[in-house]
Amino acid sequence: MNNSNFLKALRLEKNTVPPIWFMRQAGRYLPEYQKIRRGYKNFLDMCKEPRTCAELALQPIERFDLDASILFSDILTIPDAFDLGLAFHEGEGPKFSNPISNPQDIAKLQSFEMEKLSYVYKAVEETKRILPSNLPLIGFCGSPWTLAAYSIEGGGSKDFAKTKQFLFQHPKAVKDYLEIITDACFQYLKQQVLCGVNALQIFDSWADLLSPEDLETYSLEYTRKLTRRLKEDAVTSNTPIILFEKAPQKAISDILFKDLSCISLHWSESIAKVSEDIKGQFAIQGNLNPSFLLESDEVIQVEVQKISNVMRDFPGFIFNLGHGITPDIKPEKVQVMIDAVRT
Ligand code: 1CP
Repeated sequence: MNNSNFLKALRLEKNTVPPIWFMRQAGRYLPEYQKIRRGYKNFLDMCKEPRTCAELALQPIERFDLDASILFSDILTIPDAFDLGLAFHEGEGPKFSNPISNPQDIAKLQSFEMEKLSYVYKAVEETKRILPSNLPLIGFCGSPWTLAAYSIEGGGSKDFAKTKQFLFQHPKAVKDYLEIITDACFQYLKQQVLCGVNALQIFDSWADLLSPEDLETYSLEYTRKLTRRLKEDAVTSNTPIILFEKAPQKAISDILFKDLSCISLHWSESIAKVSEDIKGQFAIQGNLNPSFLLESDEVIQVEVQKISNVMRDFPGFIFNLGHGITPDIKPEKVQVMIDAVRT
């Protein structure tokens, strides 16, 4: 396992061919996923079936022979465990029936009961059981900030206007909530490691909502607290941590800190610039724009080549997309991308 190209890259060791996995590799673009998905009305019910989760995590591995697997679950399981009432209705994104609407909602939150998410830990165990034994499994959570944004907004949104207003009106309550979420994320990730995950990824998918100062105050401060606790805990101290920051209003080199092993680079970043800035200190994962996978094979090959040229001698490079794959992408295009990386 430790000799896997993926874990080697996270230790900044060079690989002749970069390891490949991609964000949202299990999901709606795969017909074999759709087939299983049709059996569930609410996506969350599917996440509560450990065997199904394991099977879904395995699908892209079997189809594409990828170098890492990611737990099949969602970042919104934690807010759901605080009884915010998560559901994924037919053809819609996530919706909370009981979102955080005022500071009192935060003051009266029950403490986090880790066992409420036992279906996730079981999914980790089940996935480890059926994955090839040398294939690393990535566990994950949302960043405290991203989870707070969904909890306040009550679901996905283009501009998160409600969240921005709430933050302006109740900064102290938001910070209280972030503390609670940070603690929950720590317990949650620790349990995933105990059940067998080999690396962790934190998704700060709504980093781009924040100004540089607010990014520090509401997002990075809590992500750092979370990773510090992971590094201080005997169970999790050796588990490498990857951070995904979606288009932050701050340079990546000013965001990274020593408890991280790797940055998952959004497609809007210049991989040439970032790789120069952080070479020898952190691994890089990314950052092909998933939209290129809607283009011709030639375009895909050219874009992969551009990244490969820049990253050829970079110690610790993992090929990935610069954000999640979208449902409109054809699996054959993914194969074109993978072949281009490997040849
Ligand atoms: O209807 C369906 O079939 C559900 C689609 C779906 C899937 C396949 C959702 C709903 N979540 C997932 C799985 C998922 N989500 C995984 C595991 C699969 C894999 O990666 O192979 C992971 C790691 C996530 C993480 C996740 N969920 C993120 C962070 C990554 C990112 O894209 O920035 C976020 C923001 C979510 C929230 C979420 N869950 C689902 C949707 C449609 C969304 C986005 C909602 C929005 O803001 O619009």
